[in-house]
Amino acid sequence: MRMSETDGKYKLLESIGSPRDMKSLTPEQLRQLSSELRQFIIEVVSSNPGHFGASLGVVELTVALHHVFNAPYDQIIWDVGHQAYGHKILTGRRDVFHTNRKYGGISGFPKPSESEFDAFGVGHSSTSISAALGMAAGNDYKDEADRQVVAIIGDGALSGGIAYEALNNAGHAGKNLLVILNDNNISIDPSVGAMKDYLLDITASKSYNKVKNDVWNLLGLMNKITPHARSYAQKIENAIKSILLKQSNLFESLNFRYFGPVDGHDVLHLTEILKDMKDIPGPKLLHVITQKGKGFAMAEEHQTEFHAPGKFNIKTGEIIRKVPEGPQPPLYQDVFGETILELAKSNKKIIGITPAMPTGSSLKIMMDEMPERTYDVGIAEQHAVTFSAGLAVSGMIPFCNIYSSFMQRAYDQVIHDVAIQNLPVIFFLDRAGLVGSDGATHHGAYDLAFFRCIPGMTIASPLNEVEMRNMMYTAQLNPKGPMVIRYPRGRGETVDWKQPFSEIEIGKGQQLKDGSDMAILSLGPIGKEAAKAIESLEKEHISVAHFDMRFLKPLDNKLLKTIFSRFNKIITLEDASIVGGLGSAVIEYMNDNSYKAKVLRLGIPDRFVEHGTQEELYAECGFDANGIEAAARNLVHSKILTRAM
Ligand SMILES: Cc1ncc(C[n+]2csc(CCOP(=O)(O)OP(=O)(O)O)c2C)c(N)n1
Repeated sequence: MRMSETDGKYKLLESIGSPRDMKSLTPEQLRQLSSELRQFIIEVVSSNPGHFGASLGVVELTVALHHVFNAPYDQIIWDVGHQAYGHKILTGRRDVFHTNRKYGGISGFPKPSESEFDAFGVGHSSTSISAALGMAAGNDYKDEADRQVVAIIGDGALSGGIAYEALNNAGHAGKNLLVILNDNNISIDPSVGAMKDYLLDITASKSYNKVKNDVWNLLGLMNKITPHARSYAQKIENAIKSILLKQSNLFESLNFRYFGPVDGHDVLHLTEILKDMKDIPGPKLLHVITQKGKGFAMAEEHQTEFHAPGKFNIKTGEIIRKVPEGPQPPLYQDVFGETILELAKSNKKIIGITPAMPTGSSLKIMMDEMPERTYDVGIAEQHAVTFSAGLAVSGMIPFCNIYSSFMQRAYDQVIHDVAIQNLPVIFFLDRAGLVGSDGATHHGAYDLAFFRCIPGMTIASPLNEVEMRNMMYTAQLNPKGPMVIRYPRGRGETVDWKQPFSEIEIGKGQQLKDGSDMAILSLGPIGKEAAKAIESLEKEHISVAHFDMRFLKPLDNKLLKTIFSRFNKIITLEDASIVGGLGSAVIEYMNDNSYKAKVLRLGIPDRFVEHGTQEELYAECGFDANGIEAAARNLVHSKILTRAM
C-alpha cells in the first residue's frame, strides 16, 4: 500500500519524512503518531507478509527513540531487526514499505547499505550490544563521545551467549552506552531459561519497583539541579537498592546502571526517561515491558503464530492460508518433527534439541508428547551443539536441529566439541539453501562448504521426504560419529511420504535416470529442478543422465568413477554456495583421479544473494529448471578444448 492510497488516514505519519520532523512534536502528536504508525504496519503487513508482532510491540519505543535521539548521528541498533518496521517507516522508507521483503524491494531487516539510519546490519540475534559497544569505543577515538549509542535487545535475544559477553565487556569498558531491554516475555515461542524467571522477578517485585520509582523521581529532580546533586542521588539510589534487593541486580553487578521496569507503551513516559538517561554517562540499561502484537487482538493472543503470520484478514485476524485442493506434500520441517517422534518412541536414546525454534523446526511435535526428551535451550546455538556433545558422551543420540544459517555461529563447537571427539551428534540443518524473503542473513548457503572440510563428518542431503525419513532412520541405527542432514525451507513433493523405514547405505548415491550426452549430479531436493530440465531437454533430443549424490561426504567415489568414465560433460547442482560444496568436491575428485571433463558448477554464486521468493532467487542464481536447461544445452553444444600439457 502506497501512501497515496491511504485517504489521509495517516495524516501525521505522512508528514514525517525523517526523524528530524519528529523533534518538535507535542505529547498529543507523539501519541497520535504511535497510533498511526501501528495502524500503518497492521495494514501493510496484513497484505504484504513479514514479521508482525515484534514491530507492533515496539511502536511507542520507536517513536520515543526517534523523538529523543538524533539519528543517524546517534546510532540505534536493533537486535535481530525483525522489530524495526516502525523504524524503517519513520526513517524515510514509508513509501516503499509495501516492497518489504519482496524481490528488488527493501530488506526485512536493518541494512546499512539501504539507509544511513540503519546503524548496523542484523538478522541473527544477540549482536546488538557488542556492536554498540564497538561503535561507542570507535566514537571515542574520533572525539565523537557526544554521540549516543543505543542497543535494543529482546528478552529472547538476551538468551544468546554473545549478549552476555558484551554486557561483561561493556560493564568493564565503561563507555557511554544505552541498552534497552525490550521485555515481552516471549521469543518466537515462549521464552525459556533462568534469565526469563529473573526478569519476571524484578518486574513483579512491587516494593523494589516502588522504591525504584521514588528514587527515579528524586534523581530526575536532582538532575535538574546540579551534576553534584546527581552523583549524590546515585549514591542514595545504590544504597537503597543494595538494602532492598536480597541479591543485587544482575545488570548492576555488571556495572550497568539499571533503570526500570517501565511501561513500554507509554510513549510520553518513555520520552521523558530517555531524555533523562541521555545525560547519564557510562553503561546503562533500561528495562522496558511491552506486549508483543500490541494493538492487534489476534496477535496479542496468538503471539507465536503472529510472529510472522503470512497474509491475514485485517478485520478478523484470520490468517489466510493458500490451501490448494487435495492432499499436500509435507513441509520438510514436519517430516523432521513427525519422524523424530516416531523414532524416539522406539529408540530411547534419541533426544531432541532446538535453539529457540520449536515451532519453526517442528520439534514441538515431539515436545508436546515427550517434554522430558526435548530441549529448547534458548537462542543459543553454540550451547545447543556442546550440550548435544555432552548428551552424546552420556550415550544418548542427540538430534540437534539448527537452521543452516544459525549454525554458522556454532562452528567451533562442531569441530572442537563434537568432531574431534567423534561424538555421534546428528545435526539437522533446516532452511538449508536459499530461504526466500528473509534474505542474505538467512540463506543457508555455506553449510556444505564449512562442514565438508571437517574430518569424519558425514554430510547427507535427501532428495525428497521419503529419503529424509530413511536418512533419519539410518542415522540413529548405530551412529559412529557426527552426521549432518540438511534440507530446505518449504514443501517436498510426496504426498504419501510416510512409508516404512529402510536403511540407506552411508556414502552411496543413486542413478535416477540414464542418458548419453552428459550427466547432471545433484545434491538434495534441488534435484527436482534438474529432473524438470532433463525432461524438456529430451524433447530436443538431448539425453541427460541424472545422479542423486545423496552424500557430500563420504562422496560416492565408485559412482563418480563410473560417471567420469562415461561422460566428459558434467553439471553439478546444489542449493548451496558454489565455493566449497558438491561442485568443488567433484572437481577435486576429477583432478585427484586424473579424469578430464568439462564440469559446470551450478549453485549459489560467490556473492550475497538478497531477498525474494525462493523461485525468483533460484532463477537469479541460474539453477531453476530453466537455468539448468540453458546451462545443459550450452554445455552439450560446446566443444571440449583440451589444452596441450
Ligand atoms: C542466531 C539466531 N537464532 C535464531 C533466530 C530466530 N529468531 C528470530 S527472532 C527470534 C526471537 C527473538 O525474541 P526476542 O528477542 O524476545 O524478540 P521479540 O520477537 O519477542 O520481540 C528468534 C529466535 C535468529 N534471528 N538468530
